Formats: sequence, C-alpha cells, structure tokens
Amino acid sequence: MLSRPAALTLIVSATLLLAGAGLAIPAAAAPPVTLTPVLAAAPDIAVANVQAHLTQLGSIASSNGGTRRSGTAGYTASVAYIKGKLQAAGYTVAEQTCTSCTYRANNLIADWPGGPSDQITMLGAHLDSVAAGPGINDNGSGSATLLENALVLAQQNPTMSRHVRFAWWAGEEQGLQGSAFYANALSTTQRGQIKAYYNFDMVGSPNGGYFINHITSTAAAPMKAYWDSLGLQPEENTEGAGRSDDYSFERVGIPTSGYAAGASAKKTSAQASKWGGTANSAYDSCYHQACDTTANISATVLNRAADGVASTIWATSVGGTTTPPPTGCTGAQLLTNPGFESGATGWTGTTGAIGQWSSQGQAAHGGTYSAWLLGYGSTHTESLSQSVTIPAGCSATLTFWVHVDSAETTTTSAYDKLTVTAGSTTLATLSNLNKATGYAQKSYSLSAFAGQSVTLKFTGTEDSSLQTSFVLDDAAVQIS
Ligand code: DTR
Ligand code: ZN
Ligand code: ZN
Repeated sequence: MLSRPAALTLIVSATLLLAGAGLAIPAAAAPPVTLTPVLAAAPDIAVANVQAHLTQLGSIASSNGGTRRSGTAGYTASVAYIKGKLQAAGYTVAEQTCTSCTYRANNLIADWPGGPSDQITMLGAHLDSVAAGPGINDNGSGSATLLENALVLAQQNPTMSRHVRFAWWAGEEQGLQGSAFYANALSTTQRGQIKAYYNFDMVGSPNGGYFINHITSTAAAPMKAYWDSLGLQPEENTEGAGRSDDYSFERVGIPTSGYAAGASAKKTSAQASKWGGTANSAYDSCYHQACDTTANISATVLNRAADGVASTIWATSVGGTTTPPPTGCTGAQLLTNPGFESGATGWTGTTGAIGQWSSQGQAAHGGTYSAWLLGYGSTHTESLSQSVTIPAGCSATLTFWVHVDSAETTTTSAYDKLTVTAGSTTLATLSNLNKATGYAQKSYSLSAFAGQSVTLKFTGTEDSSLQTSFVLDDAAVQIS
C-alpha cells in the first residue's frame, strides 16, 4: 500500500477488492474506493529454499569445528557459499575486509544492478555465529532469508524504482564491528543515498514472536503492513534494540528497521495467546549455544519473515513506470527500399551489387532482388549504406537476412568480413566463419540512436584468395 504512482490510480469497487481478499460484501453497500493497483505483486518466498541454505550453513559449521565465528574457516566458507550463489544470479558482489574487527574477516556486499544509484534500499544480516555454536537461528536465519530473497529478485528481474543492496556482516557478535566498519566509512553523500537499512537478526526463533525495529517509523511501514496483513499484531523489538547491525546505520543517521523473532527473553502469556508457542519460555532457548542448529528454527516464523522481506523489497524498490513510447513510434519501418526490389533506390555505395542474382547462383530471400557484396576471391572492399532518422523516445531494431557462402575452409580465421555499423558504432562483424547454406536473420538494437540520424553501413572486405560472398536481403529498421 505504499508509494504507488498516482498516474495509475484506478477507481474500483470495494466489493471487487474485498472479494479478491476472500471477503464478501453486498455490491449495493459498496462505496467506490480509490486505489492504485500493485503493479507487480511480491513473490512468495519458498521457506524450503531458505531452509536449504540453513542446511548448508549447518554443514559448513559441522565441517569447521561447529562454529562460523567471524575470522574462522567456518565464517570464510559461509561467505563463499553466499557469494557463489549471488554471482551465479547476476549480482555485483564485493568483499570488504573489516580491518577494525577483532577477528579479521570480510563483509559481503551484493548490489542488484538497476534502479537509481542515488536511491538505495539496503538489507543486511550478520553472517557470523558465536564461537560456541553453528549460529543457525543467530544468524543463519537472517542470512538465508536475505540470500533467498536476493535470488528471487534476480530471477524475477522486475523494473526497479530503487537500487537494492544486500549485505552480510562480519564481527557482529564482537560488537556490531563489520557493519560499523561499513557504515562509518560511508561519505555523507553515500549515507543520504541509503533511504533505509533493514536488518534481519534471528528471524526463525523456535518459540518466536513478531518483532519490528522502530515499528512506527516510515521505514518500518512496509514490514509492518505485511505482518499486519497476516493478522500477526507485531510488537516493537525492545529486546534487540541497539544490539544488532541496524544500530551501526542508525548511528550515522540512516533510517532503519527490520524483523526479529526474539532471543533469550521469555515469551509473555499475552504473546503466546496471540502468536502461539510457549509462555514463560525463551523465544530461543538455544541462543548463543551449540544447540543453535537447523533444529532450532520455526519454519512458520521464518516463512513469515522471508515473505515480509520480499513484500518490503517490492513495496520500496520495485515498479516505477516505464515511460510508454510516443504513439508515433508504433509500427513504422524506416528504411527506403529495404528489400532491394527497387534496385539502387535509397542506397549509397557499391550499388552495382544490387541486382537479380538467381541465375548466378544467389537466390533472393524475398522477391527477386538482393545485394551481393564481394565474392571475387581477390582483394576487394564494397559497401552499401543508408541513413535513417530514429524518432526520439522510440526503440528501434535493425534486422536483415544474410547468406554467407565461402570458398574458405578455415574454421578459425576470419579472412573475409562484413562489418555492420551504425554511425561509428560497430553492430556486428560477420565473416567466412559464418558461412552456411541459406539465409540467416540478424537483429541489432538501434535504440541508442533515438532522436538522431544515423548512417547504417554494410562494409565487406575480402582478402587476396578464396571468395566469400555476403548476400543481403529484406533489411528493416523497425521502431516501436
Ligand atoms: N544481535 C543479537 C542480539 C540480540 C539480542 N536480542 C535480540 C533480539 C532480537 C534480535 C537480536 C537480538 C545477537 O546476535 O546476539
Ligand atoms: Zn548473537
Ligand atoms: Zn544475532
């Protein structure tokens, strides 16, 4: 329910909306309600995938002495696991060595390309455990929740209204050291670009509750809206206040929020009544202990946190409208005589190359005319060009069909070439290596030239022996 573009406001009846939410209200009683549509619904995060990441972190701890404490091999392996997944998904990933940390270790920072670089939503979780245990709830849970959300964002690849940056922190258990190192190093300008930092520390506590940092803040609104939509009645995270990495950002003036399910404090009977679980027992009775394993997780709590992260990413950072193309863009084809059926008309250069070549063994792709560049078996250069003016605001694509036949036998050396240029930009280079029976269609974007006149040119260069013929036909510059 946040920051929806006013331009897309729709008037819909309350009946329709509430029916969609599973509630029935008589149509006659329904007043019109002004709403804007959610352009893209946040995806559901599969808790099984989050749990699979927890299993991996558990194995990493097991093979490294039962801990993922900052500065240990278990921590380094945790960084490597997350980094590998993010890189494979297309993230720009950096490791930042925390030189002021008690144990030298790296923060992991992952940027999803896209969105305005001066409007950043940042989400972080500490990746280190205490020495005593594997740290699956504290804080494999937050780490795995963010990893799976990052992977789903990449897979969905929506239009971004903000840039999204994920972070996994070192040295939290020694006093928020990794996040403080990062936040303190930000310039004033950089701090202003981070519109909110969301923290996830202990989001799968086995007797968990639903806590939100700075619950009434603007930053918290999308997180609260999601848990409110589930009827969870979340509360302020008083137990964790100032005790996790959001505090490092808060101290440098960046708005913060986050989810937490609770640590060693005890669930009250009022909380057990509204949330379920055991009253007068710790939210996490394995807090900072060796028993903080994959068994120390509530899948229900974890699932609600993971889905709320997606909801928050989508509410804060996804959507934005793509400007529709001007109506003048629709449908037009810009080349003159694109299929060469009118001979040389519209084309400049070696116009003698345009003709009816079927009796010489080069059939046209469509119609009877084509442009046959080269094919001499001796040193030659030939070209054909034509200028087009691409209207501002339009997308444009150059397509053409080409048949390459060649007497060259090499499979490695481009001796005879056809270069396709738009102004000073080379769109493609074809060569004897592209030789094939029949025509192939090629397609290149010209959208970078919107609002400009640009000369499209096919230039063929042949070396001293063994002919290569480039037969062009049915070109088009289509705008949309
Ligand atoms: N930063 C946590 C400390 C913590 C203690 N209580 C809570 C409650 C909710 C979230 C976090 C915390 C740690 O890593 O130990
Ligand atoms: Zn801890
Ligand atoms: Zn923690």
